This record gives sequence, structure tokens and C-alpha cells, in this order.
Amino acid sequence: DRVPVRRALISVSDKTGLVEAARALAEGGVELVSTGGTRAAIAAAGLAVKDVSDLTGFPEMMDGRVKTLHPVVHGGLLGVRDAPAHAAAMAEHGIGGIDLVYVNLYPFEKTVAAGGDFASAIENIDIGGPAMIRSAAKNHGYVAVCTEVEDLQAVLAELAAGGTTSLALRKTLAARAYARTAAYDAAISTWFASQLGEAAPKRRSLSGRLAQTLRYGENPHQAAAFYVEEAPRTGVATARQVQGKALSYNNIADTDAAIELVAEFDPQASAAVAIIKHANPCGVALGADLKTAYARALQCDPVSAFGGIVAVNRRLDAAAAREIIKIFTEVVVAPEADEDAIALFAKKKDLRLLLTGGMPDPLAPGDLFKQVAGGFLVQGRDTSRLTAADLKIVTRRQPTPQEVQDMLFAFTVAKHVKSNAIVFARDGQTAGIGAGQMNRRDSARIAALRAGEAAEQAGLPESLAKGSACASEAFFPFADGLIQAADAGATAIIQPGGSIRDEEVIAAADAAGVTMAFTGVRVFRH
Ligand code: 93A
Repeated sequence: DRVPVRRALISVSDKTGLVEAARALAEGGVELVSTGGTRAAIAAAGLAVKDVSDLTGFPEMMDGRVKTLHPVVHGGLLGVRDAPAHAAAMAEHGIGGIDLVYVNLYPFEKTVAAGGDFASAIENIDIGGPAMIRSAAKNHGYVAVCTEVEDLQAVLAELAAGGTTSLALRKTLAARAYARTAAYDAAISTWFASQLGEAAPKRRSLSGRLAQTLRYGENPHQAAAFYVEEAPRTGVATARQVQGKALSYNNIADTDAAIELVAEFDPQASAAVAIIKHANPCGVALGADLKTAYARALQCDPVSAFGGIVAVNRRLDAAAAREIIKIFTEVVVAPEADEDAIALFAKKKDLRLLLTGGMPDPLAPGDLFKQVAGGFLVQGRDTSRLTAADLKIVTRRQPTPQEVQDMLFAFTVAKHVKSNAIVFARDGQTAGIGAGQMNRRDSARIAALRAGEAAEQAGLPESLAKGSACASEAFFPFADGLIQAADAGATAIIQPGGSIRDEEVIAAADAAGVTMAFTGVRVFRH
């Protein structure tokens, strides 16, 4: 299973780390062969390196379009060394085996992202590179294929240990290599389609590199993996796991929901904490600091918070960490963390700590995909964002400034709650959340129940919903839902409006003495 590396072909556009890697190979006695620019960079470092033209007997031609597309190269990559006919063909045509390929491709994605014109995009479609990657990956029984400098480092580590590569590593590298060429072709086809005016929505297929195979999916009998896009937006895909058990499928999904929710709140203005269970928040709160915000988020539903996912919108400090580790938490996700906070988590070995390196941008455009049998749906991200100026007050009673703040906070949280969503909130703290019911009144009933129980658990005399704002992510079709919210203690209601019975609902609000704002924006989440 182990094969030595005698000859390596290196052809890279991104030359980061190239010289160090080439030097390590050369010092290990590996013969180096390269294409023009790569060869020049290696030679400039004083290392011996052959030109691929010396192998092919052809110069690079047609502006470099043809440099490695030659039987000497592909025979050297594809030849099955142990098959007598292959070995004979190699001998007859003077084809030497190539045992290692390191190729990174013409920067097509970058060229397009930087707004390159049609001609430069076309010129940046790499042909020879993917061909070599695919040949080497197919012949992984004998050839190690590297598409990133990290891959080469893994190969170098094995070579340092014994001068050979293992079949296990070569297989892993081959799988990665095909993921890379698939993503590259997906980027080209997507761009090409967009040039033909088939632009909406721009991205029409999913592509990404395998970041992690997961033990299982939503349930133990489902296989699963986590793929990360070529240039991921900051969030769960950029997270670095500092400690804790391996992430599960559900952990990743919930962590995404958690960090996207707290990202709605400006960290300059206030600390924000969300606690997520099964993709829904069970508590969200703002505070002067994370410790306070966490305590307030926890108060909303301390029972559900057990085994939850905690997300924060600021650099995690020790004071907050000390509170968080008091109950069992599956995952803590933060943009970054203080050393003493990290040290506190170290005591909880299983707890997964993820640092994303920054906060997601809730206003960033992007596409969301949802699979259906035999196809998939694409929609733009929900980048809606409300301010006080967007609220249309439809009742006789105008809201107080505090009620306006509470309404906006409750509606922002409702945007991250599965429909039907009802959220009671007061002073930047959710009081009760009702999620995922088929019937809006049931969601309202659950939210009111939670608010009452939370107050009981905290030893407070009145329901947390008392004096709260109540958000509904879609309109109240009848007055009953509104009456229920008012009965639970809400003094302000925020909802999209737009029901044919709006007049009835407004009349009920006036009769109950509550103030009500229409947003004109619906925030369904299914
Ligand atoms: O234009 S190509 O598709 N034709 C080729 O035959 C070929 N062989 C390697 N591009 C080709 N390459 C690519 O050249 C590699 O994938 C790599 O990205 C780049 C390295 O060129 P240089 O060594 O001249 O910098």
C-alpha cells in the first residue's frame, strides 16, 4: 500500500508556500518537474527543477494554453505501474512515472469575483490543471495528488516518517481533488450561465469542499457531512473549534441558527446572547455585558436551555464564561474569546467552543437552498431589517419609546423563530417564545405559558409577558390571537398586517387599549 515518491510535478498559480514545500521535497531526494512560472520560482530559490518541456519535447504554446496536455505527462500520471501492459507502454514511449502532483488552478473564481471581463474569465479557465488533478486522483493507487499546500504538507509528513505515502492518505487526497475540480467546474458553469442572462438567482447550484464527515446526520441511521463554500461568509462555516467533542450535524445546524440570530444586534450598542434548542431560540436577551445578557436569556426558559447552544455577539469574557458553564451546554459560539474565558471552558472537556473570527453580516446578500424530492429551491437570504421609522402605528394609542424598542426587538427575534412564531419581549429580553405550531393561537398560548412559568421559576409575582411587546412573524388572521396576546399581558403588538380582517384586529387592539404597529414585512421561517 505504501509507495515511494521519486518524481513530483508541480504546477501552481498560487505560489504561497511553494518554495518551502519544494525544498522539503528536494531534500527528500524527490526529482522536481514544473511548468514555466512555477519552475522559475523554484529555480530562483536555488533548487534543481526540470521544465515540463524537457519531458514533453514541446514548448509551452498558445499563451500557455497547452503546456502539460501531453501523453508523457498523462501517461506518467495514469500508468498502472503493476500492470505489465502499462509498464511496457511506459518503457516503449519513454514515459517516466510521476508519483506526486501538486497543482492549484488558474484563479477563475477570484477573477470573476473581482469583476474581470469576459475574455479574462475565459482565459482563467484552467484545462491542463484539472486534467492532471483528475488523472492523478484516478491513479491514487500510485500517485498522491495535492490541490492545496496543506495537502502537500500532509504528504511531506508521511515522507518524513518513512519515505513513502500511504494508500489511506492518497485516497483522502483523491476525494478532495475531485471535490476541488467539481467546485471549479460549478463556478465556471454558474458564471457562464449568468453571462447568458440566466441570472436570477445568480447561484444555481450548491458547491463546496468537504470540511468534515460527521458521525451521522439528524439521526444515527443517516450518513452526513459538512461542506464549506469556496469563500464562506463569516459564521458557522468559518468557525474554529477550540475544544470539546466532535460536532454533530444538529450542533452545526443549531450553531448556525444561534450565531445568525445574535448577529442581528449591534455589539457596539449592547451585548446579546441567544440560547438555541432544535434551531429555535428558547431565550434571547441584550445587556450591558455578556454576563448580564446571558442571565436574562436564561431566565426566559431555563429548562429548555439545558443542553442548548449559546451564541454571543461580542468577544467572550471570563465573567460570562463562568455563568455559561454552570449548566450543561452543547456548544458555545462567539466571534472570539479572552484567554481566561477559554481556560474556564477547558474544565468542561465535552463542551464545544467555536470561534468564528467575526460576526456574520445579517445584511449580506446570499442564496438559501432547500431540497425537495428531485430538485431544490433557491431564495435570497432574509436580509430584512426594521427601524422605528418603518413601523406604521394603526391604533389610537401611540407606543412609548420603550414599547417601540421592545416591538423591534421582539420582531427581530421572531424572524429567527420557526413559523408560526409568537414572541413576547420586554426591555431587550424575550419573555416567552412560541414556535413551530401549525396554529398561530397555539404558538401564542405556548409563548404565554412560558412567560408565566419563567416568572414562577424566577420567583417573580407577575408573568414576564406583563407589559411586554408581542411580535407575530405573519399577520393575525383573526382578532382572537391579538386578544390572547393582550390577555397574556402584552401592551404593544407588532405584526406585518395585511389580513382582510385587519380592521377587526385593529378594533380589538383599540378595545383592549394596546398599541399596534404594522411592519409591512413578513418574516416566515419554515
Ligand atoms: O492553460 S492550461 O489549461 N494548459 C495547460 O496545459 C496547463 N498545465 C498546467 N493551464 C495549465 N496549467 C496551469 O498552469 C496549472 O493548473 C497552474 O495553475 C498554472 C501554473 O502555471 P505556471 O507554472 O506557468 O505559473
